Amino acid sequence: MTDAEETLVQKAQEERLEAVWASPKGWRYWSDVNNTSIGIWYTATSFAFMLFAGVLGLMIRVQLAVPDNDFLTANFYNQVYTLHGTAMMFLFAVPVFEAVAIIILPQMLGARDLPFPRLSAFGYWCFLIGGIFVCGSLFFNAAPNSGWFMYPPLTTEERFTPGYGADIWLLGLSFIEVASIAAAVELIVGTLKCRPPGMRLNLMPLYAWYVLVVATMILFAFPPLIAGDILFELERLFDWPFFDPTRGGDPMLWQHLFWIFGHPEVYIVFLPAIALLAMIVPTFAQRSLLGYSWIVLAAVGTGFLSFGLWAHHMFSTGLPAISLGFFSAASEAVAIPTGVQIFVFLATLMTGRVIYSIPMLFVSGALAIFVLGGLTGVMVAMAPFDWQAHDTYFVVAHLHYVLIGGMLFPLVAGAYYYFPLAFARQLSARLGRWAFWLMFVGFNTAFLPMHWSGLVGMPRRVWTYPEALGLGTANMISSVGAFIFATGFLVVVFDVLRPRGRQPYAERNPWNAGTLEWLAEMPGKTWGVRSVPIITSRYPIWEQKNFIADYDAGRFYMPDAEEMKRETMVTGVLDAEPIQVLRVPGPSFMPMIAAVVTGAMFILATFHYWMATLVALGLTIASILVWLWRGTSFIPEKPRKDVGLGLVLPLYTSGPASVSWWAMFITMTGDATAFFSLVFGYFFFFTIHGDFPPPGVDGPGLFWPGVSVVLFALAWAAARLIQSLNSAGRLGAARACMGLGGVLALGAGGALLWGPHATGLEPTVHVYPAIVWTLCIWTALHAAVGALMLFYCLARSLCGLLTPTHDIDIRNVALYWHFMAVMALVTVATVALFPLASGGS
Ligand code: HEM
Ligand SMILES: [Cu+2]
Repeated sequence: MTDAEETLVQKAQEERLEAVWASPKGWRYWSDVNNTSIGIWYTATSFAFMLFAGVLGLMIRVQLAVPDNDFLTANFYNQVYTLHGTAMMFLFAVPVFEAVAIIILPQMLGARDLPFPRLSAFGYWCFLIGGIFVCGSLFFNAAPNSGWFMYPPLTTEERFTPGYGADIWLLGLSFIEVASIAAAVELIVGTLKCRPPGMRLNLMPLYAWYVLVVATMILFAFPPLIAGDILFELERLFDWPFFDPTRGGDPMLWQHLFWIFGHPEVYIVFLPAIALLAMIVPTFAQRSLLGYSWIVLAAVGTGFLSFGLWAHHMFSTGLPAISLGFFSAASEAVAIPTGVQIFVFLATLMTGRVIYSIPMLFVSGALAIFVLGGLTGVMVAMAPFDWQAHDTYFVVAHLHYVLIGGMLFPLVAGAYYYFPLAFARQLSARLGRWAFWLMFVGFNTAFLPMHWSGLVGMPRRVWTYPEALGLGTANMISSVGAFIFATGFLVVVFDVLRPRGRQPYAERNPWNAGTLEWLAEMPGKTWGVRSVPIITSRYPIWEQKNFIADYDAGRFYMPDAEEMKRETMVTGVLDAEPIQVLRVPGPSFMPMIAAVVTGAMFILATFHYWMATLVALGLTIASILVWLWRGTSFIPEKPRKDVGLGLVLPLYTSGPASVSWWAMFITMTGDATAFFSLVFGYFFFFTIHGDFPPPGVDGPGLFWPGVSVVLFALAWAAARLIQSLNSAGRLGAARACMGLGGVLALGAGGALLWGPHATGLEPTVHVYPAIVWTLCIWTALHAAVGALMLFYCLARSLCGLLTPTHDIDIRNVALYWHFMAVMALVTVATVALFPLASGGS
């Protein structure tokens, strides 16, 4: 080919890519699912919730500025601080991480999109609806008002907390947690399976490592909270006494479940921010980050350790001394990996030629503030000190130093750094300096005095204080500081939002960075990457010869969209060897519709409209089925395609090679975590009671649970058998197994429920029957889902969408049934066998 011909070919390729990946126009724009659109909506929405919560923070400070103030009533104050904490944590800190990752992760991995764009869209719409619902309650004076951790009995007793506030918190947030988990699944599979060829795990950008760690943490941290929410709602709605000591319950169980989530949550918030630093620091030091493996180990270590610290939030509840010692020591230990990460950054900066810039300014502010917060963290990790400081403003100071230093400042640094990638323009350096100094000075003015006021007696979560306490001045200083801080942040907001029609586009790779995302052209293209590059280094733009030129000319893989389909490459988990060309679905309103009906279900349940809730449930199931049916496991028109450079890849894979198998596996891991949290509840009650089951109460007996286990085993066997029958082309037998397996599954679930019913277990009388019922219902519901999946396969098979060589659905359903089988065994062993073994009746 001559040069002229090559240019022509390239132009044609670019036009096709452009047409395939274009966002829909007009009102249909909102049906877009591409990660670039969803990521930006998601980020903007979480910042909007942040601003809302920030205004609430300022209202708190106005109220507390002078003693005996009556700007807010006591009840409204309670709603304001509860919603402030809740929105900051659940609607900003966690979602914004996922949002930013949805924008930049695919770019960083040289992928055109994440593997399940519609799942991201679904997550986004759930988040938007749930967030508006929870925040909106404030305008009806009906917001939750018992603090962001909702301790019972304050929150379970109608006489303390009348109204729907607690239900709004529980159901609204459960709904949002589902969205967070959906995004986590997407991000894990994206990181593991959508890397460019050659990018082995140890060549991944550090950001991707952090995404992997944090998304995995979400997968293990959120389910215990969801389990807790379920128990909580069962108590509030149906009077099942999980947290009521007069009937064998224990409020401490909620505290455990909440903080098993809540402590890792702190690191779920903090690690992604560190991940941004790990991308920014090398760029402005103009050298690779020192100690790559150290930082990976430290990130994994922090993630792991953070699950063993939760009880340090419960030091003042009268835990046994041995627990105090253990959790105190473990809490101090987590300072080590955290310190490693900080030192790696400092060492990198010291050995590089540092370029001063706005992102670096915010990075240094972040490090300074975060280290101070870490130091007070080491203080409150000592139980005797915590007994003094607990529930005072010392803790408020500590947590804001950690959260604002460890997450907000890095995030703003990241915003300045990545703004050109999202909007092709630079933010103003002059405004940036103003913003930084206002925020830095304002922050310390606001929160430094709180250490002192807390230690001398300013209690947390109290709507006002008497003049005689002598804390008027300190509080006034804090309030003034808060407004200075807010002004600084508004400068950033202004710079982001101001019209910049005439401002020229930023140049490409404006910071001279080395990582893949900076290949993006300015303005960016919706196709993400021009061609999927081959990676041999951690900083390919710096270290790989001719990289940008080859990339631009489409000389790597998949430079074209010959069949006018959205495609991205799937590679191996460890070594990123090419496996498949994945066709990802395009724009659709289905995810939005599914989110609306799912949201309706949660919201209607909050207000006890049971019939309407059931209708919404039906619609939810229907919309998900339609979505799956029309949007997943397409059979391609040809088995393979040429992706360039002499490589031919299949268009269809199933089992562990496919992305959907991994998604199922990861989802089921989260699901199993929620289940084991409920089982934990059972054994928690067992350990605090001398006799559990209590005397005179029968368990579900052996007969019906036994029947159920047998039926479950048969259904599981059927699910296993289907795969081999189908592959062997014995479609009739396979279909019979699908139908039969589904029926057996329904029977198994029914038998499991019949046990406690037959022995007359009454869940409102005591916590024992309540938890037995909960485990049985949970497992039976899963059996129903398992049955639905088998019937779904049957329908697909009958319609010719599932064939001997195209069996993704079967493989995924079989995987589900493995988890199902373990769950059924554990449930029956716990509710039926364990009472015998432990000597009960
Ligand atoms: C404008 C900036 C902010 C101000 C002025 C502010 C102010 C406050 C104050 C005064 C309290 C204590 C309320 C009380 O105990 O009565 C508080 C609590 C809290 N704040 Fe902030 N805050 C700000 C930003 C943030 C950010 C960025 C986060 C997290 C990312 C955050 C998370 C929390 C949490 C979790 C609580 C505890 C709520 C509870 O006790 O249930 N805040 N904030
Ligand atoms: Cu903690």
